[in-house]
Amino acid sequence: MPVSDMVAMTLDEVAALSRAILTRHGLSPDHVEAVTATVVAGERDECASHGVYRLLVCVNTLRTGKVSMDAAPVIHDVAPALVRVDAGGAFAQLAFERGLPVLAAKAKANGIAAMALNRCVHFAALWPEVEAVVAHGLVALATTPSHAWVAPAGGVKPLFGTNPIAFGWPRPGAYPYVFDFATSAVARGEIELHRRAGKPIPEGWGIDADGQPTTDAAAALGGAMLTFGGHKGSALSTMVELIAGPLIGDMTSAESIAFDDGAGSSPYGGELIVAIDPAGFLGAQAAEHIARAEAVFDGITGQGARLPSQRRYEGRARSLANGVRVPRPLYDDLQRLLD
Ligand code: NDP
Ligand code: PYC
Repeated sequence: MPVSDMVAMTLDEVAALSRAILTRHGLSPDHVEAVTATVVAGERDECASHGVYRLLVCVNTLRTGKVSMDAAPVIHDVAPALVRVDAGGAFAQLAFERGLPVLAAKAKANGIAAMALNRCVHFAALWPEVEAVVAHGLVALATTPSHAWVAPAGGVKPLFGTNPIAFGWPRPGAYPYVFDFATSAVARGEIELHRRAGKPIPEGWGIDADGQPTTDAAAALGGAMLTFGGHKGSALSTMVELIAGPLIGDMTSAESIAFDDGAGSSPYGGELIVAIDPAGFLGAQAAEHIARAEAVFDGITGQGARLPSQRRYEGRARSLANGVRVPRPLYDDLQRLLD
């Protein structure tokens, strides 16, 4: 999009816009702050499908009445290494924020700990969460089902969610090693952005309602998305359904979309976050072994390949220095949410 079709904003302006929109639509102050933090982080890190665009998705969800505007998360200390946070039907961000210190303390006490977020509405990227866990010096894994939009490899009917998996590893003196990707070929938000821009999608992202390959974004959204890596992505997506669904007493993606019942809200269900303290296995030698892991990263970058999150960290540096640019049509749609 030409620069003239973009609106320049500072990150403070992005945060103020997010707060104004969410407040205008009835979200309570604690949730406004927690949601705004992830929306700003997404825009700052140049993750178009999970930045300010998500405010449209979020307001759509608020309008359906399928999300609590003000539920306070309730923390259940279920076992020495397990914590469960009941989000009470609200967005996941505040539940994560409130549970994180408990998870981190349990991981440090036990070497490994897990947190289940239950009954939460999820529309966000997972990397802000794994980065927050890694900031405690821990290794992190996070995953959540979504809505049944994705066909299993070899099938044609939506069954899985876009089911992201995110992983974080602490690095001395550097941003953490973080990857965060959908187990579908691409996040649904990316296909929605193609539809908004009237652009075709690459082959391999989706099939139409008749099960035929399509490059039409709307047809793929109305048909089924495809997993990445064929049967491998399909098996990983199945695992996400299991460990962040029934294993923590929460919904599968098929159950989430049935609960939505055509309202068009964001996915509803659970999320599993695992935190591992390197000192658990290694004690006083943890730093020495974590330093040794750097050779793996050097081996990747040393041959000209890039690390996941490198693009995002570079985007972060640009945005912190210069602010961000939002496509004019999206900016106008966001302004209309203030009417
Ligand atoms: P992408 O395919 O854009 O990227 C996924 C990951 O791969 C990122 O960590 C990215 O790093 C990295 N990566 C991309 N290209 C390369 C490369 N050439 N070399 C090395 N690493 C690379 O993401 P998706 O479309 O699959 O997902 C986007 C977001 O959507 C995720 O943040 C995910 O959490 C979110 N999502 C959330 C869902 C939910 O239910 N809450 C559901 C589905 C998705 P970089 O960012 O630096 O490019
Ligand atoms: O882009 O697939 C997606 C998505 C689902 C929930 C949040 N993001």
